[in-house]
Amino acid sequence: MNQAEFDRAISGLPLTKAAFFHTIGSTNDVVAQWAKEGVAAPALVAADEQTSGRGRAGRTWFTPARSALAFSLLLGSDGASALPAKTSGLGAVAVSEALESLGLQPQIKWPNDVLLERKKVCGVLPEANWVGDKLQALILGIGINVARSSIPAEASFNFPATSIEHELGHAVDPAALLGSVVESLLSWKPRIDEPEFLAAWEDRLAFKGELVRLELPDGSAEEATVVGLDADGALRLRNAKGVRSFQMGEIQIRPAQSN
Ligand code: BT5
Repeated sequence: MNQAEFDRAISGLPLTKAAFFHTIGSTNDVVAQWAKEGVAAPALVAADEQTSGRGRAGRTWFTPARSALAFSLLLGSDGASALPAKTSGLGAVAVSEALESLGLQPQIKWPNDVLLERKKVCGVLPEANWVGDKLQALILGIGINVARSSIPAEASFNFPATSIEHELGHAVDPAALLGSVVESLLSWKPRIDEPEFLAAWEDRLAFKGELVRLELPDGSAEEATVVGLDADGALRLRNAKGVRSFQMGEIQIRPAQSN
């Protein structure tokens, strides 16, 4: 994507501020800086290439030039939408809707991945800036693999990866996709605490009714069946002991058959 394509993609969107970079460390950092400077939400930063793109827990997100979409939104920090799992869900639902409009059938791997054919095509990174006990800003970073060249070398991903163009078999316009994701995201944002948002998220939940392997932070793992979502975006799983809910950050899930 270039500046002119970016300008075209966002024209008409109700953004307070928007910027495009050919190369940047991380789009989330630019938005965090804007939040400190008092920029009002919603604001958008996109980049063609990230040199220090990040995932959760210090992991790296690969964004090579001319092949991927990397962008971050500054969102209002009101209400339950401030919960990180729900913010992740917001990004994942918006990306899913945009992919569906291309004729694809995405699924959301809780909490923050969008899958095509059970491979990761998009990762979502919610970050919050706190000043004392006051939530100052909510930052939602989204990385989408558009061209095949956006897929990292196999050794550097922890879950099978794919790209939109690989799955579709033809080229797509990344700027149009960006516009479509941001439009969907801004339209869901005011409804994030309504049952219809939870339904939109749950309908697309990957591995629903299937046995998955839970990986816990202490390194242990167990198997359970995915049941659905709680109103706060926690994932409900059932094992022999009953149904239990997990918050974002507590577990990672994998299909059980990949053991
Ligand atoms: C994520 O983290 O999936 C969140 C990724 C968020 C990226 C966006 S891009 C715009 C904004 N600016 C940033 O700096 N970040 C956000 P996590 O679930 O922790 O997954 C990270 C893991 O995914 C890595 O450890 C790799 O194994 C794998 N990975 C890295 N790049 C990938 C890619 N392009 N496609 C698929 N998997 C990838």
